[in-house]
Amino acid sequence: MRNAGEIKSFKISGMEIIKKRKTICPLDCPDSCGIVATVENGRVTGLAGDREHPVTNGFICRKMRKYPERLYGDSRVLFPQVREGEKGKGRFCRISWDEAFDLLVEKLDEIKRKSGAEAILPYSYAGNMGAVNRFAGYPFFHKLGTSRLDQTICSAAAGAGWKKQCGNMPGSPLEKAMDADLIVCWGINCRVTNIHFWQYVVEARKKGGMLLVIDPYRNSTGKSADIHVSLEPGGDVALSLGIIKALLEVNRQDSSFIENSTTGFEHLAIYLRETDWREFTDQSGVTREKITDLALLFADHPKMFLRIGIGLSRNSRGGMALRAITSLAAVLGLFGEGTGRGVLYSSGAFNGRKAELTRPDLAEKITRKINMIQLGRALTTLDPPIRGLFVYNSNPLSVAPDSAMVRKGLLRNDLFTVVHEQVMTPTARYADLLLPATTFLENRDVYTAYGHFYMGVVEPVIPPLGEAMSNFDFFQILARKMGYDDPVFSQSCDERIRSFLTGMSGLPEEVTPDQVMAGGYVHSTWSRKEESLLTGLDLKFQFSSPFSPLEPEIPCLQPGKEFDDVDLQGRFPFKLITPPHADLLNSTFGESFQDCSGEVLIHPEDAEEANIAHGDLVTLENFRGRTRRVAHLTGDTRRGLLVAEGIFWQGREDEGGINDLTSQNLTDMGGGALFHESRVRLLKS
Ligand SMILES: Nc1nc2c(c(=O)[nH]1)N[C@H]1C(S)=C(S)[C@@H](COP(=O)(O)OP(=O)(O)OC[C@H]3O[C@@H](n4cnc5c(=O)[nH]c(N)nc54)[C@H](O)[C@@H]3O)O[C@H]1N2
Ligand SMILES: Nc1nc2c(c(=O)[nH]1)N[C@H]1C(S)=C(S)[C@@H](COP(=O)(O)OP(=O)(O)OC[C@H]3O[C@@H](n4cnc5c(=O)[nH]c(N)nc54)[C@H](O)[C@@H]3O)O[C@H]1N2
Ligand code: SF4
Ligand SMILES: [Mo]
Repeated sequence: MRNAGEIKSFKISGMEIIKKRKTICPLDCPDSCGIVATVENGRVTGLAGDREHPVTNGFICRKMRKYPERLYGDSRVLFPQVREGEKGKGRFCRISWDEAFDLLVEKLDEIKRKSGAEAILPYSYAGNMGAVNRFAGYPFFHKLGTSRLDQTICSAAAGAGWKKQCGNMPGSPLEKAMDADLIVCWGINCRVTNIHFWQYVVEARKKGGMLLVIDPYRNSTGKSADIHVSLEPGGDVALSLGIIKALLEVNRQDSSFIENSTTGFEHLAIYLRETDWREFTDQSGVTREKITDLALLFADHPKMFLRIGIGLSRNSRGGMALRAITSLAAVLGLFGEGTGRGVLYSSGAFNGRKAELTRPDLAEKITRKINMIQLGRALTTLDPPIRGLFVYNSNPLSVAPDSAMVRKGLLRNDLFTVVHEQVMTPTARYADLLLPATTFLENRDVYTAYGHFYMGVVEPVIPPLGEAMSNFDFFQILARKMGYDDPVFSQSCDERIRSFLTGMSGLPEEVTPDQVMAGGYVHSTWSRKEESLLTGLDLKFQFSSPFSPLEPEIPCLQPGKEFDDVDLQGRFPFKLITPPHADLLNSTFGESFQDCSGEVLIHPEDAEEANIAHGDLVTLENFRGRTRRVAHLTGDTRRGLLVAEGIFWQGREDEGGINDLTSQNLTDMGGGALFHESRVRLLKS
């Protein structure tokens, strides 16, 4: 560890002062990069990767290299504002912070008095992954007694599936992949969403290793792979279990790992033996021959690194997909010891004292919980209704499913909407009270990572722009204005960070919270280089779990909720998935693409039948809504499968975005979203 604040400072031409300051990327990305910011005369002029960060290794993605444009761009919200005119028109009038706080306190008190505090819903997610600022509103909302938000939108299904089989096992460090003979990226487009994994793929390939990608379309990682296996979206349970079935047929399972480190394998083995091959091939869309080839390929490469993405979990069988794929990893013994072999879904590197950030103890009672995916329903049909919506760290009108219903809710005249934002997002346009938020460059915070094993605490690079306020400062002030005198609301940012770090799992014993707070990168003790992932844990991999009325005891085949709905199949012949775009981070950076609706990948034979040519503007629609995209004809997608990359911002008024097509239905486990399971039809616009 070394001090990571200001690293260089010098003058040129006698006048200009150039500083280099270290920070960490706050975005919801597994890479959590170490960043070096160049500050010239108090202005951030460049961001680059920190060479001293072992995973960042001196480079960052093109999105973040352009961040200064966002920081100083026209879309930035820099002052408190109140709505002028109709909701959703995006017209506001500037007010002072004092006036904003007065209005807020008055409105919150009024809603609480007339309807009870549960009529207020805080809505936040991961716009800022800094532990302090991400959870900054929690103590306040617990104290106020509002409804609670179930934060399920991203990894809830995958996390639940992993936990069911693996308990609290960490993932393997991604660096291990460089010694693998075979790297498998399954449901992850790592060249877009986990770009620092790629350097280890390159290393492994130099030594003769191979990359295999399993994905419904040939994404950018698939294009650079040695082998791309295309499957039906939602077909991962069938493919994973099919591979296990094939392994058992030729007796190529890792019997020693199964015997020593797992429980319940016999139940799964019997189920697989008794289930007909047809079911595996039909549901996966992969032939028996190919499944058997994959089984043999895996068995022949014991140095196999399995990178599991969240993509395969964003459908109605998403939790089961994690259960099945981790079972395959266990049958291959990938959780065991050895060079080059491993499994990474999420690192699980550090486990801080989250309750110190969220303070559930401040709540007088347990209040109702609202699944964030079902915001549309919550705003339009919930009884008793939501009267106050408080949005921060999120852009729900763009990212939550079934946007038309969210929009309908945001238009309600009896709803008071507060949005604390950095830029004028589609959601911000519907605010009654719009408040300016700082960016990570203006904040102090602590950042852990879910894709690697390093964390760090950083200083602000520049002071806040305009009248922007960090989430932490904002909620501390608001709480005191509401008359809350609990000590937590007078904590400094450092005190909050220290309480989170104290006793944190993963922090080496010899490292104190104060040392972490002085800067530098800390490496987690959970990083298992050569040892088994079970090392230090009193647990076994569970192929079969105790009976529960909610979930099957063993991983097993199930039909898809929307894809396999016979009625919908007739009316909406295409399957739609909506994975990330290289230039966006969910909807962040949308301000740079306001005139862009994005493309939809269509198989040329499907396009021909629909009389659609490359570059045509097309409409995608279903019973929830519609949106328009530009047709991109390519054999990279399967017949019958449309791929729409990126959550581009909706246009003005009631124009739909990609989430106008996705549903508020929930995954089989964890209450997650079905972003990659919508049925649609395709029309020339
Ligand atoms: N550039 C960029 N980077 C990002 C993001 C971004 O928006 N843009 N988002 C960030 C966030 S919040 C997250 S959670 C991660 C997510 O990143 P990932 O873990 O990569 O997950 P997804 O983005 O949902 O999808 C990844 C891949 O899964 C595929 N997929 C879809 N359905 C299925 C299926 O049923 N089976 C299989 N095998 N594959 C399927 C998609 O086609 C896609 O290629 O990325 C983060 N990084
Ligand atoms: N169709 C489809 N929809 C999806 C997905 C998909 O794959 N397909 N992916 C889903 C996934 S994985 C996720 S994680 C969610 C992400 O959903 P969100 O967490 O809402 O992600 P973003 O779209 O990045 O929006 C974050 C917003 O927070 C703001 N923000 C950033 N930092 C701060 C801060 O410090 N303070 C305040 N007040 N605001 C801040 C940003 O300006 C930005 O507008 O989207 C989901 N939606
Ligand atoms: S978005 Fe991801 S890759 Fe880009 S700088 Fe941030 S952490 Fe690194
Ligand atoms: Mo996510």
